[in-house]
Amino acid sequence: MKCKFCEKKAFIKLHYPKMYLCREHFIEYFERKVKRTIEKYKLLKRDERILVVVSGGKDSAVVSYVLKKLRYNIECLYINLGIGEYSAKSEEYVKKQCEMINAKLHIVRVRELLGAGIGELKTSRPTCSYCGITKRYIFNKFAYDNGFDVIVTGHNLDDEASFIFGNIMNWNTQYLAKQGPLLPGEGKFVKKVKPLYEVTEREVVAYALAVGIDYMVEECPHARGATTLSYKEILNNMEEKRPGTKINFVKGYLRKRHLFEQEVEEVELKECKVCGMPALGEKCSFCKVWRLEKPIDFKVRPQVGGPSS
Ligand code: Q46
Ligand code: ZN
Ligand code: ZN
Repeated sequence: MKCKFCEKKAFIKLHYPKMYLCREHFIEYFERKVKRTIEKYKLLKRDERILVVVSGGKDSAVVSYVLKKLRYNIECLYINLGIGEYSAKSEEYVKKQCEMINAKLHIVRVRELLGAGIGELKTSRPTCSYCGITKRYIFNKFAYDNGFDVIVTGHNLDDEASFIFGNIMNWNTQYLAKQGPLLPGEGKFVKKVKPLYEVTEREVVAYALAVGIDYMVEECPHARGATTLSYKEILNNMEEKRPGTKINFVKGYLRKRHLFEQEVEEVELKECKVCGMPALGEKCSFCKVWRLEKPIDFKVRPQVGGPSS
């Protein structure tokens, strides 16, 4: 088949909208879609200092590549979780990806910082639970300590659709009030945005292939994503029968999100007595899990909020 816009051979068949595109026109289409998402939801401003959380995987590699191409002022943060071979390998991927786009890369290594890697800590919490707490804390505090205005993550349409679907299936309605492409900053929480919100996983994979991004395919050995994967599979089956299912589901959710607001219990946040970051009790979950007695300072340059070097 030929590209819809030129004489070249098709690189991809898109299902929604249905069309064949050559490599060049697909790259253009994908970047325009990300640009439109950023404008439509007012995700980023030109003068903002942007921290992209990268993992070595396809989504964060693609989002940092596109933002750099769109000339946003980005720096990248990689958190090495200290999970054996998996972390060592993903750090290598991240380094190559950031070199390719000439983006400044910051690395925080959990084992060096906290004395143990993820999976080695003795705690009653499941590994993925304290891993999530650790990652979220580090990227937020890193951004806060270094004067970044916004944190970018690589979540794509499939991630969002399956998250919403899964939470509806389990009636976890309290999680459904505050999701979306933009989570506003509040106090010491830095604003978080998802520029890949409207592109599918398939499109992300195809884009990485089209522009030559090499990424880590192996999953973390602790991943127990079976349930999330089956939600993704169900949505993919529906998408095949009725193209547009995922995007319409997510857009519909954004229109109805306010219905879940009453499900949210208003909690008053205190300041963690160790690190001063927001906490539900005396200590924040991060300081509690890692039994910290002193705060960690992530500042990498003397003038917080100053121009990037
Ligand atoms: S939470 Fe769990 Fe992931 Fe952390 S321990 Fe691995 S699988 S990396 S998305
Ligand atoms: Zn073409
Ligand atoms: Zn704390």
